[in-house]
Amino acid sequence: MLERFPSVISGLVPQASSYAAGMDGLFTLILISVGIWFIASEVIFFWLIFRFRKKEGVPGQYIAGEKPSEKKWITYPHLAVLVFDVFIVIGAVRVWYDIKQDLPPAERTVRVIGQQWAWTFVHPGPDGELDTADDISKVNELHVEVDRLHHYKLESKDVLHNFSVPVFRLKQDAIPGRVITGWFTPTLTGEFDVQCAEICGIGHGLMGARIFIETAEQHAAWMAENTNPLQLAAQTSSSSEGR
Ligand SMILES: [Cu+2]
Repeated sequence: MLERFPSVISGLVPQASSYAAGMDGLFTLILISVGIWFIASEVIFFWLIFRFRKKEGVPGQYIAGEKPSEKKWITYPHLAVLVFDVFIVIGAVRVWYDIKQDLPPAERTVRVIGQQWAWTFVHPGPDGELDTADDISKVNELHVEVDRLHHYKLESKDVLHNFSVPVFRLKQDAIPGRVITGWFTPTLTGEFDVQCAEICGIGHGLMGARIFIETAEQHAAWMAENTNPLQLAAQTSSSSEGR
C-alpha cells in the first residue's frame, strides 16, 4: 500500500528497484505524520508568545500545569502522537520485512567487497556461477541486468563499510569477518551511484562507485567483452562434453 503514496524524492533520485517505491512511501508517511505536528506546534508556540507577550499593568502568571484542566493540553496531543507512531511503526516493519527479512530466490549472485577505500565487485561469468574461473572482478564498477533478482554477498576486508545504492533505496553495513546476503531487483536501466555510507577512514569520501543496470543484450555484450576468449572456449567445450 505504501508503494502507492506519492514520493517526495523520486524527482531527485529515481526509483530503480522493486522496493524503492515502498521505501519512498514510508518517507512520505513519516513526513506527513511528523510534519503535521511540527507545523501545529510551531504555530501554537509563536501564537502563544505573541498573544501573552508583556503588557503594561498585567502581572505575569505562574502556571504549574498540575490542574487536570491544564494537564489535558499535554495528555491529549501526546496520545494523538502515539497513534501516529503506530502507523509509522506498521509501515516501517512492512518495508523492513520486504527489504531485509525476506530473501526471494536469486537469479544472479554478485559478491561485493568493501575495503579502505574502494569497492570490488565480483560478477559471475558466462556460467552464471560465482567462485568459478570465469568470474569477472571489477573495481568500483557493478554490472547488473534489469528485472533480474540479484543476491549480493557483502564482505569487508578491513573496517565497517556500508553498501549504499541510493536509486535502490538500499543500505547495508559490511562487517569484517561476516558475509551478509541481501537482494535487489533493478527496474530501470542506466548508470547510477554506489556509495559507502559508513565513515571508514580518511578516504571514506573517495569510496564512490558506479552501478550499470543493463538490458539482457547489453549485459551479454559486456560479459563477452570481459571474458577471456580461451576460457569461454574451454567452457563451451566442457559444457558440450557434458551433454
Ligand atoms: Cu567505506
